[in-house]
Amino acid sequence: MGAMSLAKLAALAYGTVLTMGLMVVLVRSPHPITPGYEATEGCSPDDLAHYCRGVRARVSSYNVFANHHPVFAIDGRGSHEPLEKWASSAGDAEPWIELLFPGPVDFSAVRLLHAGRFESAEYSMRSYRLTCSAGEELVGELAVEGNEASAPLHVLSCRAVDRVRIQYDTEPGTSRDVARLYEIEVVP
Ligand SMILES: [Ca+2]
Repeated sequence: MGAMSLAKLAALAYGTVLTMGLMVVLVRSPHPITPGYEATEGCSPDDLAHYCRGVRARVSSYNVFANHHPVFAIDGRGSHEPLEKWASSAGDAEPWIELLFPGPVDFSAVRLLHAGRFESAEYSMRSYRLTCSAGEELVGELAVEGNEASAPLHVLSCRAVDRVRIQYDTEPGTSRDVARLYEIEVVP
């Protein structure tokens, strides 16, 4: 066996190991979640969803390769920077994001900052369902159909809930084949 084919064999083995390692990582983390920070002083009183309140964001998936981590949806920044958004992974047919509050909260509305605000208008999701729950018990829900707004304020009144969830309907083969979200605010 010549030096050339040995190098090829080594490259092939290396690639196989990398691929298997990546598969293990993806399989072992089906529902990525943000860190649970200790609540701090000075958080905005107008947004109960900010991570500085100890809120965590859990998602069905995120685009690992482009670094569109869910923490960008609760960092309080409506940044123009395209990196700074949560985006579900391409293979996720039923993407969702869920906010986990450290304790029961009351709120009146949810404001979303879709990707259409800063990028193509076709990146704003049209169809999704907002729910609020106390543990596993569903407390309130709102079905959104035909949304065209890039930063809609959805009225949803919930009392003593510890989680909010957005379940998206993707539109395969279009710009809405993955969910893209710059920010979610929960309004008292
Ligand atoms: Ca953000």
